[in-house]
Amino acid sequence: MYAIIGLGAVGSLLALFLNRAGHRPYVLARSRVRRVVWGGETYTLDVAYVDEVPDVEYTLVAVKAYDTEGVLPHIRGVPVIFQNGIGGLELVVERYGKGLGAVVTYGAYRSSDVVEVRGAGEIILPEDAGRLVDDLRNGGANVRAVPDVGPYRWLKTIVNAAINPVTALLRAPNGVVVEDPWARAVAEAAAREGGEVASRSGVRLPGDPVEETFRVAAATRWNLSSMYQDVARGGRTEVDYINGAIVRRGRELGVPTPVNETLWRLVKALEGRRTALLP
Ligand code: KPL
Repeated sequence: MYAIIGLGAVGSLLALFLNRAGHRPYVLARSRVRRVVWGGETYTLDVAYVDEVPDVEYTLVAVKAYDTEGVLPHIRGVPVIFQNGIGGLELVVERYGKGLGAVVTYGAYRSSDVVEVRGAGEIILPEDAGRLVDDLRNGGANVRAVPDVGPYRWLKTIVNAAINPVTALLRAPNGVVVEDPWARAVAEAAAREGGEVASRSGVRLPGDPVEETFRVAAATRWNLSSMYQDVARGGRTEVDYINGAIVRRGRELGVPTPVNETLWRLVKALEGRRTALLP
C-alpha cells in the first residue's frame, strides 16, 4: 500500500499512475486535487484522504523541500522523496533513518483542484525501489530505474539552478534561457559553476550541465518554471535547496559560485514581494 504526502503537481501525477495500476493511495495533503488533465483527457483521482498516515509499504513525499521537516512525523514504511534540489532527502535519511531519492521531469501544473500535465518526461528511481518501479510502470509512467539516483539529482538540481531563478527574475517562460542572449549567459555560468561543484564533490554527472540546461529549456520553452510560479503566487521558493545547496557545497569545497550566490540572493529578495507594476 502507498501513502502520498503532498498533492501538488507531482503528488497528483503519482496518484494518477498508482490509480491506473489499480491502487488507491492514502493521501495526506493540505489541499485536494480532483482531476488531472493530460493529452486532452481528464482523469478523476481516486484517493483516500487521511489525517494520519496508516502503516504502508511506501510513503511518497511530494511536498516542497522546505516543508519536509513538518511531514517527518507522518512518514511510514520506506520514504521516497520526489523533490527538487538537495537537502530534503538528506534530512529524511538523517532523521528517519532511511529514504530513497527520485527525480521527476514531467512538466505538470496545478491550478486550484486541477493538475495539467504539459510535458512528457520520466521518473528516475533507484533499482531497489522494488514494487514502486513496477507499479508506476504499470500505471503508464515512463520510469528509469538506475543503480544510483544521486548523480541524476545533482544534474537536475544544476539545471533548476540555471533555469528557475532566471525565469522567476525575468518573469518569463523557460524559453527565455535559450532565446535571450543575456539570460543565456547567466544560465550558462550558473550551470558551469554547478558542474564544477558536482565534479569536485566526486559526482559523475550523467550529462553535460550546460548542454542539459539548454536542452531542457528548449524542450520546456512554454513552461513556467516552478520557481516562477512560486514567486508569482507571492510564496516561498525552493531556491535554498537549489542554488543555495550549490553555494553551500561550493563553500565547503572552496569552489567559488558567485553566479549561483547572486541568483540565490535575488530570488530571496523576491520571495514574498508582490511587485507592483505602478507605484
Ligand atoms: O523542473 C523544472 C521546474 O520548473 O522546476 C523545469 C525542468 C525547469 C521545468 O520547468
